[in-house]
Amino acid sequence: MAKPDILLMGPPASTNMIPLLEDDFTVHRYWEAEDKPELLRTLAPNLRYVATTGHQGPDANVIQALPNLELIASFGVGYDGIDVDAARAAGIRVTNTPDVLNDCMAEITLGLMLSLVRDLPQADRYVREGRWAHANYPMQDELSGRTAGILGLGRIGKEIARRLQAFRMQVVYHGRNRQPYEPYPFYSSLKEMAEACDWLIVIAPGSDSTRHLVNAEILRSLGRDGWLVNVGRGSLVDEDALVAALQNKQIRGAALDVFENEPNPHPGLLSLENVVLSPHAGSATNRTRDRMAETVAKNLKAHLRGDPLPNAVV
Ligand code: A2R
Repeated sequence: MAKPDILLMGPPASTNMIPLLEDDFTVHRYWEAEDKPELLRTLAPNLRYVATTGHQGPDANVIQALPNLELIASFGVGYDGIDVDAARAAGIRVTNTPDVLNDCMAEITLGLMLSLVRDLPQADRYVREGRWAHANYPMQDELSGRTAGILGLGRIGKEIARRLQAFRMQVVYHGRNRQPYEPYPFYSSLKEMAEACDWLIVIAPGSDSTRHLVNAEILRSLGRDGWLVNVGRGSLVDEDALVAALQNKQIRGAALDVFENEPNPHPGLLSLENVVLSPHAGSATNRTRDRMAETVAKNLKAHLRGDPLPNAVV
């Protein structure tokens, strides 16, 4: 029996994604099609499945062009690049891959913090360039004893908090809701949390309601001794305001894995010494990316069997 079709929106972020899909489906590569509307027209009568990542779509136009679509299985926990409202309106289910990336995301967060507070990228260059022989590298700060405020104490935020405690930091958090069973102090006001903490760690989803939550006012509240880390989505931070705050030393530094315009971060960031930049690589380890691909496949297989979807967001 012929395998059902699946439309893969963009290049997969894991080498085992396509082999896993090919177990059950005939895979069509949307991003490689020269005439994309024609591909959609050809597939439309039978196409029931789309595989994607959180930033590859499909948008409302693609969703409307596929009247028999049943499931959009996305790779990644954030799904802000998929038009979930259009999917919901059309009765299409959407799944993501939560939890399997929590450890990996927490590790890169601590890695970025240590890199920033101890100048590790700059210190590495200092040694390579032979400057150590002329003078010792300047003194650094440390994480111990400092307060970290987490914007978004969700699945990933909680794993970050666990590791921050191992580094002897105090943890506080902000979200829309207090979480009564969490031991950390809650701030209903992001501004008040920014005033109270040394580190502001952003790990909330990208959405209309979170866009530019971290703006000039929040950065001023974080203050001259404050550090910003963004491992959530670039859209949460007003990058113009961030560059201005970094240039004017209104905050001490920033470590960023995500940007408003990927893969082209604000040019102002590239010339600053008080930043550490990472190419949206938070979940980019072999183990985690394999587990994310397996989770995409698990959701598709559940749908094929008529079982409940393990990771439905719509
Ligand atoms: O607001 P709450 O209490 O529902 O807490 C959620 C928080 N959050 C927000 N905080 C402030 N203002 C908002 N408008 C807002 N919207 C959501 O973000 C919750 O604590 C956290 C999200 O946690 P989870 O849904 O468990 O997501 P997970 O797996 O930790 O991933 C977070 C994000 C993804 O959406 C990707 O953008 C990125 O990390 O990889």
